[in-house]
Amino acid sequence: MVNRDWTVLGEKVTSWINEAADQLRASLSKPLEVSEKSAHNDLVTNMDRSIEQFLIGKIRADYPNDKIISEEGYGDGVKDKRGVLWLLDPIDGTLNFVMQKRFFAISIGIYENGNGKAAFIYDVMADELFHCITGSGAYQNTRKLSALTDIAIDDALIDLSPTWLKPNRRIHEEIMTEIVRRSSGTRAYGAASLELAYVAAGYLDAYFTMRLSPWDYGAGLILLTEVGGLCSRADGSPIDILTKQSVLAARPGLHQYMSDHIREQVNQGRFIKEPE
Ligand code: 2AM
Ligand code: CA
Repeated sequence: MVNRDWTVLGEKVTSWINEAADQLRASLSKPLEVSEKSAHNDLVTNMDRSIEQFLIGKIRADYPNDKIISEEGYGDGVKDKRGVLWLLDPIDGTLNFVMQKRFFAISIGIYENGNGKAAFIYDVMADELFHCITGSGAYQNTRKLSALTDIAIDDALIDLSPTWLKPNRRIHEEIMTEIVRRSSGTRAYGAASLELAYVAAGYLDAYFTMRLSPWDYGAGLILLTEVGGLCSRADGSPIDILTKQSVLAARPGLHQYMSDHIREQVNQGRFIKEPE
């Protein structure tokens, strides 16, 4: 066990996030340097890099023995879950940041020996911080979030990208059809950390994707767990916080329904394929 005052850490992280968010908001009135990473819609900007360096500088100064996994590569080459591990995304929803100038977040999840300890997801333009220290309740700014209860699929609002409903290499395009057809409706916001926070806050009933990285879901997983939501891979198997994988996050009973459905579809011969 690491002897740490998580409340003090929470205050520090909140102040770093506020400072980073000021820089992000100010950057929107200046020209952005945008470049492509793996694909034309996989973007990185000068701000992704500079905010990551800013936050990592703060973490290293105050918590020099902690380890960091972050999107733009200024973190550590982490191979195991021992000690305190930060999963950090300086801008989650970079495409939204570039194209919409809204609906992007700073996402920070902190684990100790693999157990979620604290989570911070800040919607920069909405000035909305979803946060928790594990065991002390989850909050949207100062409002305490309620424990999640079950809901029938017919009454559920499901978040998933149209990517998973057309031919793609991760999931047979018809696996999710029945879930979409039966649900009350679907949404897709393009910033995974906020989508997970919305499930935790009860604004969405489920979120599904075939491809997320540790920095995308690290904080959301902790927040959702704190309010009794469930988060797994598509087939219901547990998330390994060190790897890229599918994510199914939902209210408890709905999670069972959706993972059962996906497993049944797989048993009938339709494929799902985890990221390698
Ligand atoms: P990002 O903006 O930090 O890259 C978009 O649907 C969501 O999925 C965003 O949270 C985005 O995070 C993430 N995402 C987009 N492409 C991804 C990829 N190739 N692997 C993992 N996560 C990705
Ligand atoms: Ca990012």
